[in-house]
Amino acid sequence: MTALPMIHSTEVAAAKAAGKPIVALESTIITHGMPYPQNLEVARQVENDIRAADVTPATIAVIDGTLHIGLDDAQLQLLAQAKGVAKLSRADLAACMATGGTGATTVAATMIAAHLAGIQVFGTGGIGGVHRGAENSFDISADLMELAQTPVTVVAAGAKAILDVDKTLEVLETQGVPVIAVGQDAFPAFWSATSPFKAPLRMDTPAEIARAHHMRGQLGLPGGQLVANPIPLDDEIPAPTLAPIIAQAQKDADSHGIRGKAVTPYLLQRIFELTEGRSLTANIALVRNNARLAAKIAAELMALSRDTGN
Ligand code: PSU
Ligand code: MN
Repeated sequence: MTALPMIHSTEVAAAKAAGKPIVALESTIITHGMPYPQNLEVARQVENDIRAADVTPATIAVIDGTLHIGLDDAQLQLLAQAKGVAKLSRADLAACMATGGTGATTVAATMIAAHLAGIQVFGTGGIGGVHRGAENSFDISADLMELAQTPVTVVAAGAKAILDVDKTLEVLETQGVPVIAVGQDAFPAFWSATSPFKAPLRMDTPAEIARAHHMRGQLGLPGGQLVANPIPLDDEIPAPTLAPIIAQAQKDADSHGIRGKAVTPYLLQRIFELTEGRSLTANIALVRNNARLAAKIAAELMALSRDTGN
């Protein structure tokens, strides 16, 4: 049997050897979620936010068939500027690697890679979910099923208002995924700090979230947790401002026949245009906020594993 083509960056390998906490980061947000050059600036900033908490960042991507756990600056630049990079979810990861391809990992694929590398905490912007009109399109992100089966705690700013938030919460409940709002009762809606929906669970400290993750492991439960961290109030775009913009973007997606993997990137780009860039400013603020919380959870989890010996 040939070895799995997976390599750790020097920084991540050193952190693993020293038993230091690590936070995984996805790369689809770089290639499909934000325009160049902001995507590169944010990728670097988010890594530095994690380092500032004395935690090691591991941005994950497939480059020329190899699964990279941690990227160096040249690799970040390559992804940020590349055109036509594949978007890899659970369904695409093995095929991309087997054919020597290059691709960015979504939440689902990043969770798979993080778990393989022994990383338990992952910070991102928003997860995929149940799209509006899913009763006709059947468009439900593989991210939700991944949360049900892979034991990684994902810190996100809730579900984007381009999704059907109510149905997304229902699927997460069906799949047995703990959905934890941080410091408030409402489930946050990405660019907006609150939504009309109450989150099933609420926790106020990184230590509680780490203990819940640890307890799931002790119970032998397979999946992860969704930590829904509201965007800082200063950076939010109120839901009423966004509602007509989202409706317009959705209408444009439908009239252009956008389907499958292209839907989320199309909507994000269209909303960026329609808000004249304001959606991106908010997106950057919430990703950094999530990275900082993920770093704290990873540090708590490491302390907990040390104390309990597992
Ligand atoms: N939400 C964002 N930015 C993103 C994504 C979601 O605000 O870049 C990406 C993530 O990688 C997520 C993926 O896992 O989109 C979901 O895509 P889909 O809906 O096709 O499963
Ligand atoms: Mn989809």
